[in-house]
Amino acid sequence: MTDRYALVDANAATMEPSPDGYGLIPDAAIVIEDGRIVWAGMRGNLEGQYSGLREVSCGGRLVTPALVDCHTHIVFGGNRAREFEMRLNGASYEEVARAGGGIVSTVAATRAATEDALLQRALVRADALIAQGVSVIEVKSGYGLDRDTELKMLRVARRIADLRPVRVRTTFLGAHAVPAGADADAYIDNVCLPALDAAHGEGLVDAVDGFCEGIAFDAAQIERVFARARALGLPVKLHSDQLSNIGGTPLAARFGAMSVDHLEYATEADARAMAASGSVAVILPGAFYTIRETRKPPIAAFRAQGVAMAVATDWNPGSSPLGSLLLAMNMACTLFEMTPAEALAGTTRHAARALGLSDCGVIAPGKRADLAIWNVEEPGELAYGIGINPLHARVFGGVHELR
Ligand code: DI6
Ligand code: FE
Repeated sequence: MTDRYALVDANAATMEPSPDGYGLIPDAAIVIEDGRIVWAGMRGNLEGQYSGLREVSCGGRLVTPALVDCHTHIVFGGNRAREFEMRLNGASYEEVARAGGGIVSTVAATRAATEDALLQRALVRADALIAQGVSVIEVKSGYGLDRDTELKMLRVARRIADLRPVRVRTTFLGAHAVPAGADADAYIDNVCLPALDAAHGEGLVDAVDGFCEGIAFDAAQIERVFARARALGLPVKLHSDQLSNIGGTPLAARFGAMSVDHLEYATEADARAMAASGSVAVILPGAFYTIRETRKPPIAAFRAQGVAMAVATDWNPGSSPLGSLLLAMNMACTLFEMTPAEALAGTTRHAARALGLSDCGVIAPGKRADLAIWNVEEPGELAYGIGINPLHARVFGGVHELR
């Protein structure tokens, strides 16, 4: 049986490329059939074949594509609140690490947690994102740094989508940190690459990522991971130029990365390389804010080069304990001078592209009916509010859910 209905009494920001930045359709109708959008346009132009359809009123509200959080680490054990307090009391990074804090503490807690315990904690985080109109969450591994825990994290990520109305894209991030006491090269060859093979063998990997940074892995080490990804037929993305520039971005571009993420220390030349490879720049203001970074990503260069920009939470227990994609949009505007339209494209159309998804991120015929209905008068309000959640309802695969 086909289920067909029309959303009406809506102002739609389709997020299709357009001069207004939003692809606005006033007094829109959106026809949904079996979970897909089959028609979108001005209600007055609704084609005859759709007249007499069951109508669902949006009460004059704004409708956008549902949001996509294209960079998160929401599967992890423990928390790092005490480390936050220590830093505010003047403790150095080294003192925090010596007191058992930092990324190694999250690795220890993630290894110690059962799969079910990790899942319960991750579901709470997924629910917070869903409540803000998110329909796709990217989830990275990288707090296991051993084969079994990396696989455990990815299985938990997959299970989120079995238990909640959301799609999950998994990213293998075995090259996230060098385990305490290990040699980085030996870790890549003896742990990371075999873990990637095993995770891929179990169908747990949609993409492969790495942390190319002085405190993590250099470009030659990341290249070995990317070469294995290529051999397995998996797309790549990269944490690059967050704290320093050690050449990760040209490497990512050479491998045709779907996205390059963070990018505070990226140069004009890096932006040109990304333009040539078609890689999306994923802007992560939550990490910039948390670590009190002062160097900003080269937004103007991305704009000038036509590099698509996405915005994400980077939700993780260390550098970005940020559970709000709307707040990430606000921060991208206030901290980096992105426009509200760029911020919304960054959590819809461009975020979908950063994940290699072509079936969502805009309101257009053929796309999934994943929509957000907001209690706002105009789309610029979404990035303008701070700590406000104006979601009225979400539509996921055509199913309309009131908040
Ligand atoms: N970039 C970051 O800022 C972190 N990971 C990454 O790739 C930090 C993660 C943590 O501290 O737990
Ligand atoms: Fe990250």
